[in-house]
Amino acid sequence: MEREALLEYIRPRMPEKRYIHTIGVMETAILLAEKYGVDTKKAEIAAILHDMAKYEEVEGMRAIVREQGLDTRLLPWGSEILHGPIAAYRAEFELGIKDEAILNAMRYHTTGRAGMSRLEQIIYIADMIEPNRKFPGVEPLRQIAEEDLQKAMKACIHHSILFLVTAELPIYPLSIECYNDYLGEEL
Ligand code: DGI
Ligand code: FE
Ligand code: FE
Ligand code: FE
Repeated sequence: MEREALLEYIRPRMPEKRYIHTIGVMETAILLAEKYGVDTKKAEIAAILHDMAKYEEVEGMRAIVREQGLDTRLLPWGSEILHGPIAAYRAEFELGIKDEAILNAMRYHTTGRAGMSRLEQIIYIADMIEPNRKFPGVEPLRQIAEEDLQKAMKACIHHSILFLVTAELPIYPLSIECYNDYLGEEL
């Protein structure tokens, strides 16, 4: 599917601010894909669609988890954790996107996971550092993303875990598995 058609699909599903964020993720992901030799078209598609389920009703998302046999660990969590896996589900069954690499990049864009592909890393990182993101500490993350994809992913997941702990927020198991993976040491 072409960029314009995908953008038209997502636009009515989110507020203007989220749409602008999505454009930022798309542009950042394409630049990172070019830099690191990853398929730019796949990066574009995953980026455009990554937050398309963010504003859906949580009970509807849980129903999909149950009916479609998605990971049952998702069930107690809110839309922050559900929207990636649900976006992947809708991309596959409503838009006919069958490419698992693209679907996984969407599916794991919030939590990360152990053993991420470079496309998954690019979407995770682009989501965090796109130009509209303003949080303290974003600038060093942007700098590292220019230099080394693996190091950038490590820095991003570290930042996320630190943020969650500091805010006393619960941490989804995949986020922890992702963090441990990037420490790169024996457990
Ligand atoms: O959808 P976005 O806002 O663009 O970004 P996102 O999908 O990466 O993250 C959505 C929110 O989820 C953000 O506020 C950070 C939060 N988050 C990420 N990992 C975890 C998490 N929240 C909890 N409770 N646990 C996690 O493991
Ligand atoms: Fe998201
Ligand atoms: Fe993110
Ligand atoms: Fe996002």
